[in-house]
Amino acid sequence: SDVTIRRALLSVSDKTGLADLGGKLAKAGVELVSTGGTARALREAGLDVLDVSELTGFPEMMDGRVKTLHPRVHGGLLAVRDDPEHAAAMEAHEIGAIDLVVVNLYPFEDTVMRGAEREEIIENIDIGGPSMVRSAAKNHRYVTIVTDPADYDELYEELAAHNGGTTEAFRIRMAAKAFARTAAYDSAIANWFAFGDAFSNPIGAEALKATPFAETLPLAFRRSDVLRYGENPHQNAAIYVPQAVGTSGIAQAEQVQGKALSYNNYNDADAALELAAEFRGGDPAVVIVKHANPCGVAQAATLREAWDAALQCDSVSAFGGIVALNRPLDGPTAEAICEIFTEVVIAPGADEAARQAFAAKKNLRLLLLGDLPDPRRAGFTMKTIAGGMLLQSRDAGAIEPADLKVVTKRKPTEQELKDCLFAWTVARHVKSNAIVYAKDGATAGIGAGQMNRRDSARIAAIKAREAAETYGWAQPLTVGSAVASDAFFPFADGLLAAAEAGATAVIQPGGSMRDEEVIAAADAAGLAMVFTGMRHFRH
Ligand code: 93A
Repeated sequence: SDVTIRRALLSVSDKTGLADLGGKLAKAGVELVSTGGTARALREAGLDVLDVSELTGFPEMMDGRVKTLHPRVHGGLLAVRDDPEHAAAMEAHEIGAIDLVVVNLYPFEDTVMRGAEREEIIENIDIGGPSMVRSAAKNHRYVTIVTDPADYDELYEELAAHNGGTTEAFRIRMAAKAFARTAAYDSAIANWFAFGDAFSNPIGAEALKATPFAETLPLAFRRSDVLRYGENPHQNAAIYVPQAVGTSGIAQAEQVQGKALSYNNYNDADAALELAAEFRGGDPAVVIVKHANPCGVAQAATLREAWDAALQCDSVSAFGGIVALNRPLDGPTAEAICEIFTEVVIAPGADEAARQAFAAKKNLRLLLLGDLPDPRRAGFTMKTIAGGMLLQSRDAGAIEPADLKVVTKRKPTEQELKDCLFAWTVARHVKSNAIVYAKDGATAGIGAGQMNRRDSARIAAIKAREAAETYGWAQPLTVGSAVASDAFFPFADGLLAAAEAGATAVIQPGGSMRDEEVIAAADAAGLAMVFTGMRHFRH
């Protein structure tokens, strides 16, 4: 049934629309009770307000930490009005009923997101606000709770239509919203306690290693967009970003042109961007990704040259691909990209000529993101399994050239070593089993996602031979290349397949039971081989 509003408690951090609200309530004869800052703002608007300290008989104390946490407030909110015992308690303790609560909370999420210091973040954990919200929402049979300035208009309509009262339907709807708000608020706080800035901050990496994962995972995510469909048209999908935790990656990129990104686009763009980020601060680099695997990667003196070199690795697969760059997109590169069908281009920026070249391609999406993310930043990757979820720290591990151990009689030449490191950088972004051939700063052949390593080595070589046919080269680019394997060769066969394709240098983690056999095969084939001691499975 309708409940007439006689007394309202207003306590808001976001003072949007407050004067208007106070004015309308006062005009309807509602008594206003308020906390410090809110009361001040209402008085400035010329309204009569009772300070909550007058109501409670206690001053607001401890820097405002204790202002509304008092039986005169919570009794007034929680009392079951037609229960005689409750009514007697109200009378005995001089507790007056509060019919409307308008509260919005200390801006905890915003404070975290703007990178405030720990102490300020802690101070922005609202205690009294959520308590009032929950008391009022629980007692929605009598009390109206409003937690969002966006709902003020609806409140006015409700009051106008119901003689200064609210309907039960409205109170229930607002109560549901109120509990959703306090749940999200507490989730954001729990997120921050569990992860802090570990999602994005490289400094968090060590702490992350040292800290066991939380036993209960709060992880609150906020939907940032609804996608047209999922991996397939009959699946629903949306994209979410973590709440009150800083992140940097594809989800933060700004789309400047083209139709909306699909689920698969996001997945592929993520893979492309993460690989392009490996070349952050390096020579111009181009990454072409198809179905979450790179199909061409190159680094050269100019972006345009890098594009040509990346494309020629596997121009068949590059059709309909996702392209990521480590430098702002320029006109010549944009024009070259336009020559083949491309779904998405991601870059740290784009100049005027590039934007003009793309303007005619209405469907081509251009995503810009300022700085590339730090490829070694801490963070998490999540994967759902039926009935549960797997969580791991992201693969931020890296090797320095000094970590490499030469295991063959022959040492790699300087160029071979360069190509080994380039191939290794790409291989960690290729689905396992990954075999990557590289020569002169460009991939020469990529074998991805096979169930055995030898097949990946062979498939990459076949693709390289096909590219040679396409371009009319005398021999495939794998001849004289370096080859990287994301995990050790369990047998010599994979290594021999690479040697057969013309690789002269090998980079791999080592650590197989048959390392000696593999090293002997490398020596017999005249290969130079280095061990990294670190593997990069990617499934
Ligand atoms: O510090 S609190 O957790 N303790 C309280 O007792 C309390 N009561 C209201 N925060 C409290 N509030 C919050 O103060 C409200 O949720 C609101 O966000 C804010 C309004 O303060 P002011 O009226 O002084 O601007």
